[in-house]
Amino acid sequence: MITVFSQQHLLRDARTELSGGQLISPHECPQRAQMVLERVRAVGLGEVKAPQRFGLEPVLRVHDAGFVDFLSTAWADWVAAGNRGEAIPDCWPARRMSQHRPTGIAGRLGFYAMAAETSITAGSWEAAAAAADVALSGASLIGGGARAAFALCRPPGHHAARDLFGGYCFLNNAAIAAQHLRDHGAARVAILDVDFHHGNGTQDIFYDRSDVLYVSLHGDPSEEFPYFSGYADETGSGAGQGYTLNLPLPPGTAFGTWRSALDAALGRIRAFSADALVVSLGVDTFAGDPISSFKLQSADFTTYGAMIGGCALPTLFVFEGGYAVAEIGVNAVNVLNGFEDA
Ligand code: SS9
Ligand code: ZN
Repeated sequence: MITVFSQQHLLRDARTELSGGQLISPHECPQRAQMVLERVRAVGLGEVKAPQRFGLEPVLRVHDAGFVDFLSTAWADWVAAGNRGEAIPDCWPARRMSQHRPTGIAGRLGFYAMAAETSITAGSWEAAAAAADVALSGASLIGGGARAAFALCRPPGHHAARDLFGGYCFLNNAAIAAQHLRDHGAARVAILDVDFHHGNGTQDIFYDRSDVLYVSLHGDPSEEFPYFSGYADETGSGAGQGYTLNLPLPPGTAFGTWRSALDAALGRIRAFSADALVVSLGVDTFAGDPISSFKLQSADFTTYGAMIGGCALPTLFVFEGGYAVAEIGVNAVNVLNGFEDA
């Protein structure tokens, strides 16, 4: 399968992540994508291509224009306001507060943030825009008849909602790709999110729609990030009622339980009769992941890749999380190899 990859991801290289009351070196670091690329090449998965440029139009199909404008100017505005560190929000429109959008940069940061670990830095916007192009290029390969493609996106995207960034995400690469498939001939698109964390952003974007099914397996949000999204009783609204399926699993879940949940997820996807499948491929379900609590072993990734292949759908893999950097390439590429051998 073809891998789409952009060196522009290197522009996202924050120095700080707010974690445990400290500013640490971010888990979501450039080495992640380099390790996956290296493994793609080592196993000879297939050609590696640079993305085409799509501009902002397909991004604005799923994101709010004011939000995109904010992301593209936030760093310059933050520096112009005299701040010395990286841009971190410190005040939010919480319960019973005004939902007006402030004019100053500190207020706008809180207005558009869903979490505080994702510092905005010089180059973050350029990297995020390139990751969207990577996802769109992968989608157009699928739309053009390819059985599968791998969009090696960085930064990740599934926590980015219509008008929210956070959880290391700025633009929702998988949602942008799914909408692009819808706009170019696919009547129904299924999204399977296997990242350890619930993809609150993807769920938000398609929550009231029946043309894009969102199915996610993740750490129970009553214990795990993003805490305020991903409960089993979130099933969609309006026309989208029944088109969101959340399968939260307890911390410590091992592969036996996880694969049963994947079976249920794939059953729902088969019943939906999609024209294309987008997989939000996070490998932070790995036992050695530093911020997650599931117990998958590297060989399990191959097994579940084959299960996804059993759906026999044109499939776009969009890279999301995974923070055990030494094993990230093996785990991600195991899924793709398992899929291809199915
Ligand atoms: C670590 C908490 C990290 C954000 C996790 C985002 C994962 C994106 N102290 N919270 S896949
Ligand atoms: Zn994750």
